[in-house]
Amino acid sequence: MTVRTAAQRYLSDAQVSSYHENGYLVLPNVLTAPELAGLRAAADALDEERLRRGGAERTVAIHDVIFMQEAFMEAAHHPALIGASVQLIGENLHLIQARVHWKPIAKGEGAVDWHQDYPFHPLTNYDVLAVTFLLDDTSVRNGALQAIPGSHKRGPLNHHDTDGAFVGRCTNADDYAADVANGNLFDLEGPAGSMTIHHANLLHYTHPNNSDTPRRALVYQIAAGDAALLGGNFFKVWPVYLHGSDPLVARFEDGTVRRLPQPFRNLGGLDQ
Ligand SMILES: O=C(O)CCC(=O)C(=O)O
Repeated sequence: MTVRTAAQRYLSDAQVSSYHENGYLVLPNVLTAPELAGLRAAADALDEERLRRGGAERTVAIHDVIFMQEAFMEAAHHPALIGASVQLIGENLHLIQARVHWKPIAKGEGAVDWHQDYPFHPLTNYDVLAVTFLLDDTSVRNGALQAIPGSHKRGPLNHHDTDGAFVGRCTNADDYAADVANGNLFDLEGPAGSMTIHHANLLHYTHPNNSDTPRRALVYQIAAGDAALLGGNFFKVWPVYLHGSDPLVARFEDGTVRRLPQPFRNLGGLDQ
């Protein structure tokens, strides 16, 4: 799918530098009130499914939400998301995940262990980020994401156990223990309607919900068009380009570029 839009710059030069230095940005109040209301209603429409998946007790993520509710497809094309992503990873924006995370309103539940996103879907380069719209006021108390500033520069870390199985969390506590002990931490808090961005190699954790309010996050994982998948998670959104088009090349971190024969195609076999 090719989508050419005239992306407007959304970030200041200082914000772009801050992203490259720290690995994240928090942009308060990006959504208008009607946009936020539309997204909350779309999330509410999935609530039955969330509860069916055990969401009363634990954090639940529902994937491929752009195909379930039109508001989630529209938000994937939000000018703030497109403008900022083009500035950070280039013209060709490839959607690799679109999901809603719900923290349970269950005291102390819903924490997500320290991890990076990249090891879940390794690609040939690191121009990969997550753009998140906060659908509720988000603070440490109800489950905000906590990051280790600058940790994206460390490259992908080990998420495998001693048997070699991928376990979806950092298995070497030394990778984050000193930062936690020294307080090299930043909480991505913000009012509902804010947008956050984080690099796929940023080490992060999310707090449990210790409040009696929900905490919903709409997360779009976006890769540069020349970041080709090496393995791991693969979702129905894969053929969706948010901006630009598939350059049909794979660019590696060492600068090597290889031509690819044809795009991945979803022939309908990915329904869960
Ligand atoms: O709830 C969030 O903000 C994101 C959760 C998370 O850690 C992730 O999706 O990688």
